[in-house]
Amino acid sequence: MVLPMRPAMLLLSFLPSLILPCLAQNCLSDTFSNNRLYTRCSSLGRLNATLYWTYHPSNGTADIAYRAQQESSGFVAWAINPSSSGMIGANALLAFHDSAGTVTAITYLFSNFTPSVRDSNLTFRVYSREAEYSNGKYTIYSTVALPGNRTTLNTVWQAGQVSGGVPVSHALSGDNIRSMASTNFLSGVLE
Ligand SMILES: *[C@@H]1O[C@H](CO)[C@@H](O)[C@H](O)[C@H]1NC(C)=O
Ligand SMILES: *[C@@H]1O[C@H](CO)[C@@H](O)[C@H](O)[C@H]1NC(C)=O
Ligand SMILES: *[C@@H]1O[C@H](CO)[C@@H](O)[C@H](O)[C@H]1NC(C)=O
Ligand SMILES: CC(=O)N[C@H]1CO[C@H](CO)[C@@H](O)[C@@H]1O
Repeated sequence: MVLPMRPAMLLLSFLPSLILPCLAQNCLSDTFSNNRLYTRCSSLGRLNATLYWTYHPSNGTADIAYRAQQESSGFVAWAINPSSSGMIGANALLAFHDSAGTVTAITYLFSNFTPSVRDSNLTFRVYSREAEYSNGKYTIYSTVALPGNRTTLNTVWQAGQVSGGVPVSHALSGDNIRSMASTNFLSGVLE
């Protein structure tokens, strides 16, 4: 039996696209140190994380803020994976308290599953990175050149444990293995 397409059904099929911008509006009222402002944001749905950004088409850069709930003894990370998806190939920004107790932001490219995380270069340019911890949340601020000038990129984010002042591990189940999505930096939609 073929059902005629009625207006009510049409409306339903458009609901997801109507809902997403509303969610985006909620996070747009969040505030940042130094009066930083971002034109787009998206709740990432897992690991209590939200991504905020402003994309600059004139030079292919994005100003990014990644904010996620985490214990002060742990780390958070947000990454672009230009070549694949998931952890291997992830070009990450990580925030944690170092051994001196200072909040630090480093970059690290994950090339295997037993990494020795340390500050090192990514495959694309990072113009700035900074992190802070307040109200039980880390926020990482960074300006990056989106690799290949692409505006849709695989992204992955994480939260886990720190030992000896460096990120060492994260849970291997639940949301920790589902925290990835393709991010469209133009539309703001996670796919
Ligand atoms: C990129 O362009 C924007 C807007 O034109 C500008 O504000 C920003 O400073 C530029 N970023 C870099 C890293 O050149
Ligand atoms: C991205 O495109 C902009 C604008 O066309 C250009 O200025 C910039 O050099 C490009 N960046 C890269 C990494 O190719
Ligand atoms: C990172 O890149 C910069 C400039 O491209 C270079 O001077 C520096 O030596 C690199 N650092 C590492 C750890 O590879
Ligand atoms: C404190 C807090 O809000 N934690 C939430 C983080 O996200 C998980 C999964 O969505 C929730 O179950 C927690 O309540």
